[in-house]
Amino acid sequence: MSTVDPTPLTVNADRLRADLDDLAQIGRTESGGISRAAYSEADAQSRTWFRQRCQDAGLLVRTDGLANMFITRPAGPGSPCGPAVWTGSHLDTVPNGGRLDGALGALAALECLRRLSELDLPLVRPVSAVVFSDEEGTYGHLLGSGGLVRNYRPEQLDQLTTRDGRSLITALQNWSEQGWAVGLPTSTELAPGTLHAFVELHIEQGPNLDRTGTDIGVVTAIVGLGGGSVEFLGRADHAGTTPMTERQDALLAAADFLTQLPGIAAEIGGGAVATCGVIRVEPGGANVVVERAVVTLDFRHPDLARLVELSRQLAAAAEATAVSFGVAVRWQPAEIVPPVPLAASVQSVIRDAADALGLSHLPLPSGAGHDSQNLARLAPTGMVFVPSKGGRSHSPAEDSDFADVGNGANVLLRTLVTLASRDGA
Ligand code: HGY
Ligand code: MN
Ligand code: MN
Repeated sequence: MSTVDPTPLTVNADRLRADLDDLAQIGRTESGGISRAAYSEADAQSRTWFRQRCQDAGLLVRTDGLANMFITRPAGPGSPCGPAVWTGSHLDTVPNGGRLDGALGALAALECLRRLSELDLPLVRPVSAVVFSDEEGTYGHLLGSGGLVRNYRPEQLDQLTTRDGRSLITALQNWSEQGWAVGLPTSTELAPGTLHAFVELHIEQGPNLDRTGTDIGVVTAIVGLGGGSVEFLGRADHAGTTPMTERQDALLAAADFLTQLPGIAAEIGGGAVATCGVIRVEPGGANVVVERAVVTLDFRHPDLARLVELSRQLAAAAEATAVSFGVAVRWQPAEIVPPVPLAASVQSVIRDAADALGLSHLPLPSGAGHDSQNLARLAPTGMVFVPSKGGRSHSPAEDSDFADVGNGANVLLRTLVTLASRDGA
């Protein structure tokens, strides 16, 4: 057994910071945000960059049919085998999003694998990294990690498109030709026994750690996610000659429906949220009464039964609104991603790691969705949060002090080492 490296069990913070700065240049927008939509050119550039960083570190990279990326350390004599400890996150972003959402967890995972190779500790389980495809739901909420939990059926993937109608299947075919998606997108499910545990490092994307001056968040549970689109269908008419009382204005119906979202969420209570972030209208002439208005919804709740009830009430409100405005309506819900509690055993390891580093910590639920909520259905899963300045995220204002980023990466590294050691949870 090699002598243990005298340096403390910490990451190379300068190397991590340089990686974060480099990656933040890919998909940069004029307003200083990041746009790396799933399966876009910017997403491909970020993966090419990331794969090169992995290969520079002597790591092996492979992808599956959804282009999820799996990063492993080459096995040598005496390398541990069997159920592995995974860590990772995503490289895709929301439009004009921040530089840390997803990127922090993906790059910290890479940094931890580099450090494990340098420290050469006597671990009993393999430690691997993963970058999930389309976490932000350009085509479908948590699409890549969902495919590891269960295979998608072809007809499910066939109907997934971007909000402007571009098909997922076409994108995957292009990515398969570029060598990014290897194998069928309908056979990505992980084999039983692949995983011992999963841990994801992420920014909180909310205000709790920042407001309380706490270093580390130990995530207790992740909110359930619902979504989909509501299509209001009216009649295109002349904006000047059609009397106001004789119109079937689809946008007016959609607008009235959207003003009901806060009341419905408040009615459900218990942390219910409902948002519309995308509206499409047709035919799109300023002097034409709108024929078709499609609103894309995002709604969440920490409790599954209440999330289902929230979905039901939103559908009922859409129906009633359509009737009152004399238009038709089509409710097209996305598959619900269930809320999940995170493993108490992994939470305990994260707390111990934070204590060992002298860092304050706080248990808290996640109002943001994460790939971890899919992985939690495969193995004991935990999340480490670091503070977001002002609680801001999904915007160019997303930011964290680098000291907090380094703390989070060090907690992640220690957590991985514990989980990959003999008595690791
Ligand atoms: O929307 C979310 O909560 C996550 O950032 N995908
Ligand atoms: Mn996000
Ligand atoms: Mn994220």
